[in-house]
Amino acid sequence: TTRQTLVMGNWKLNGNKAMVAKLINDLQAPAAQHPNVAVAVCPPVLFLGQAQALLTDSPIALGAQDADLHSEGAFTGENSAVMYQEFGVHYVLVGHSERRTLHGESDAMVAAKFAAVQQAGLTPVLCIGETLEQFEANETQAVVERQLQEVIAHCGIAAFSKAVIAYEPVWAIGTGKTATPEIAQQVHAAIRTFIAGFDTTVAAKIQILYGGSVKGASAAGLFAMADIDGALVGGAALQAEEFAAIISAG
Ligand code: G2H
Repeated sequence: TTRQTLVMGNWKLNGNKAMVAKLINDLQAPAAQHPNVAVAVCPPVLFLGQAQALLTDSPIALGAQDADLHSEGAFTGENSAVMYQEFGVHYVLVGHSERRTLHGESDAMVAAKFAAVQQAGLTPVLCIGETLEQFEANETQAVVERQLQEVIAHCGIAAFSKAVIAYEPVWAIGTGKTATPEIAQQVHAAIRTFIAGFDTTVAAKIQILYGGSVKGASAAGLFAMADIDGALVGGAALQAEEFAAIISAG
């Protein structure tokens, strides 16, 4: 495969200035030692300025965990992709399951956010995935296709030539249950086939990350799969050694 492995840390609502400084410092060497692997971290927005300064001349890219669908205006508490431009942000997660569940984000909202991120010249990381109930009812493929379809309908398939997809089965998020490489591969292949139904070139090129309790020990098995192009890492991204082990597996 010609797709570069991408290892992205989603720090969620964790950290303080001291932790940001130490974690980024501890990740510089592992990232530099694996130039074949693209590495990114998504700290809480409050720390983007600090992280940007620490990442000057670093191969580690900066990401944000969410963005409003508007660029500016009377939207109290929100942050926009246009604002992220000034902080050297490259990636923006959209539609993480915690946003969908805890903040009521619909597929339509996620699609609008995806468009807003791209309009600002940043790369959206579209998070999709099924709940345990849907998994057990064999609805995984239908769910991820519906989630993709909404964005394709709103933004067009060409938009996926500058985007990343993260498949995160909700039942594997923060639970310690990782999908087996075989289960994950099956879904990743289905996602790529679905995209190929619209555009084969886009499908061949797009990075599809796996997310859900990825650890140093489970990363290599996942990355060995044909359609798994990296990982979106939560809990393990807060520990430099664990995150470095995932980078090494790439
Ligand atoms: C899934 C993942 C990162 P964790 O949410 O987005 O978190 O690795 O803790 O399951």
